[in-house]
Amino acid sequence: MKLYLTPAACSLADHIALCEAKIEVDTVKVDLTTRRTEDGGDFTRVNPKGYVPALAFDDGTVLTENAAILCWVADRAPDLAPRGEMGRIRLIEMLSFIASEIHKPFIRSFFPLDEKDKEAADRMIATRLAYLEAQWSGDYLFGDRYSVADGYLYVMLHWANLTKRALSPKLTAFFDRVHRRPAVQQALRREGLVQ
Ligand SMILES: N[C@@H](CCC(=O)N[C@@H](CS)C(=O)NCC(=O)O)C(=O)O
Repeated sequence: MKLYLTPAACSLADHIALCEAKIEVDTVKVDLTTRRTEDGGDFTRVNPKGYVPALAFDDGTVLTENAAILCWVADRAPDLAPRGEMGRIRLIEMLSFIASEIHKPFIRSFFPLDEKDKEAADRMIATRLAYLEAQWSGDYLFGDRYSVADGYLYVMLHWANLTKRALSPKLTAFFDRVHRRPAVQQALRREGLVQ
């Protein structure tokens, strides 16, 4: 199995989840400007959408979209999902929220149409993070239990740090807590982001 990723991109969330689940995977780096893989291949032949992440199985099938890959991992490692009858649905709800309400505004803020567009995206990120913060208690998004959604939010906060956004003490504490997890360190090391 191969995970196509770009270091520090959203694919880091999938990489972290696979490390948390102890699912062995080879990683292939993708240059998003040329859409070439590190071994010179055409990435659009793997994922015609042209973006990371893509998880390629040994039988040739390919799974894309963070929410889908993270759900796939959580289905194989139920400890990485919230419990209960509604657990899986709550996980999908959270992954959808992060993907469309935080991740996408970040991309818009990185590549805005103009200054007003950037301001609007930044406002949206701040509002969505404030919402999350207000509704959650405990160490992780689903209380005391770490889930694949926490790794996704961690990547968003990593971007916030890289772009020097002020984070509240609660979000900073969450970031530090997730950052210390051995699987997170393992994924960061494998992407060359820490030593
Ligand atoms: N809808 C996709 C979006 C993935 C995405 O935004 N990937 C970015 C990196 S964080 C990318 O590869 N961008 C390059 C491009 O869109 O051309 C998902 O949630 O998986």
